[in-house]
Amino acid sequence: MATSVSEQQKGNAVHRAWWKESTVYQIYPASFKDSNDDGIGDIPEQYGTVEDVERLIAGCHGREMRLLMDLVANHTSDQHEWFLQSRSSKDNEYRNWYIWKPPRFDEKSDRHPPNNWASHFEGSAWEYDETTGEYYLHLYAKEQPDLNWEYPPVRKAVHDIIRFWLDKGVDGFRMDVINYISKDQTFPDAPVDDPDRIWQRGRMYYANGPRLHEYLQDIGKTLTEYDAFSVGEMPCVQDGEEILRAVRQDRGELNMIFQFDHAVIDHGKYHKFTTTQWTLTSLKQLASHPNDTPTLDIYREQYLKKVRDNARTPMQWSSVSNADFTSHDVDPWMPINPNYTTVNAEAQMFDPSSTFNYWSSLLRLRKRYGDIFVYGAFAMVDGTSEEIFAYKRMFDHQQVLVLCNWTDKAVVWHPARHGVSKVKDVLLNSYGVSEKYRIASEKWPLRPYEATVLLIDSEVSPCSQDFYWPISTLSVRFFDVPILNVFKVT
Ligand SMILES: [Ca+2]
Repeated sequence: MATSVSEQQKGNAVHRAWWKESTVYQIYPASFKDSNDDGIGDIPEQYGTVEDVERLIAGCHGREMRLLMDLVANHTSDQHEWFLQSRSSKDNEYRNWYIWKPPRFDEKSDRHPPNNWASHFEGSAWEYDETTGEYYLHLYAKEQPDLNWEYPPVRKAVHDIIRFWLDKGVDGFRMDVINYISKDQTFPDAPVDDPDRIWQRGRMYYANGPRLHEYLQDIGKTLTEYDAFSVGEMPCVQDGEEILRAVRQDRGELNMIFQFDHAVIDHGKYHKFTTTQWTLTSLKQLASHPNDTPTLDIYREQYLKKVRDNARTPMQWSSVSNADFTSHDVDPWMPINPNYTTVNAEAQMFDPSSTFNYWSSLLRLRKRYGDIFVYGAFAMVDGTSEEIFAYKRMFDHQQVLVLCNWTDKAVVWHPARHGVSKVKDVLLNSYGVSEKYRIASEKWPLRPYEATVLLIDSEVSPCSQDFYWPISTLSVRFFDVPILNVFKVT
């Protein structure tokens, strides 16, 4: 039997935080806006000087915005002073800052890397370095050697970097592949899951390594001291318990994580080049029980490439030449998508039915009803329907119903069968706000792909067949899926 919402909320005290109520806007600086006509966005590839960042922080704070920075702590550049020192000799004081191992030799005395791990990019994860006759580990490009987090000075150096930026006023970090920082120190060979390949996927030995949570708690202490936010990129971890350990409030590690499963759920046999058909109920299962997600991490690289290819072209501000990214006589550093004449920020702002304006209305709703949409519990409604995607969000005595017709046909929905008897207000509708739901009726006709958000009567007790989660368990990951789905059907 379903417990009442208030009982659940009592057992899961609401933890309010500025970052839960915020809206995140991510930019790619090189493509955002070029105002000095050098063809590249105003924080160039080198990311400017510390003074530039101080101006950026002050400029954001002056506009009641916050600034999050990218923190890459799993590896450094091979041009970094630490690595230049490290590779120079075996007894250099920075030698242990990276992961160096002697070669393996076969019976013919041929030299091989220390194990069979594949890099996420290409070939072996180990690169031989002539100077000292050893290999260093690079889970990504060979120009990105992995730091040795086992060595205390490395952890101290990363903590110092975090504190340096927090002292400058940065409000938090997006942490690059943060779940790879602890490796199994025996560096075993990975099981052979593709006999045609020399190099195998070794992520079970580093994607959620033995000391990961210890390291994250150390970072978390500093972040808590500054009330700073953290979102960790955490690919290749399917165990929901491990994800919970990384983000649960009482653990003091990270605030949120990114995963990639949802980005590839439409991939078919040939990855992103083909699609998979999902039934609506199987998608609901996915949203409800994310841990059942099939192991899809192998497509992560393709996903990243896909996103980068499409998202890093210069920002299209308006239909004037060069899309107003830079002056008309300047060569932008990267070609501008020729569709800028019709697809641009200005056109979006003036079109009331644009994606921009629809998102704005969703964000306004989220701010106005923050208790419900940020902190409220979640309940799937009509979970067995292949046509309707519906759920409630609940906080104290307030309830909201999000109702979406997932088909290209008109569909009739019966509110009373799902415990909905009275609509107090229509908060949003993808066809423009409609009053029809206020009419006491046994049947609601929904237009093709119609999505609506309704404030409903809270006296109705939840249906027993619907299931409930307190927000604290759901916020682990993926919680914006229903909102994305609302967006998707417009
Ligand atoms: Ca510039």
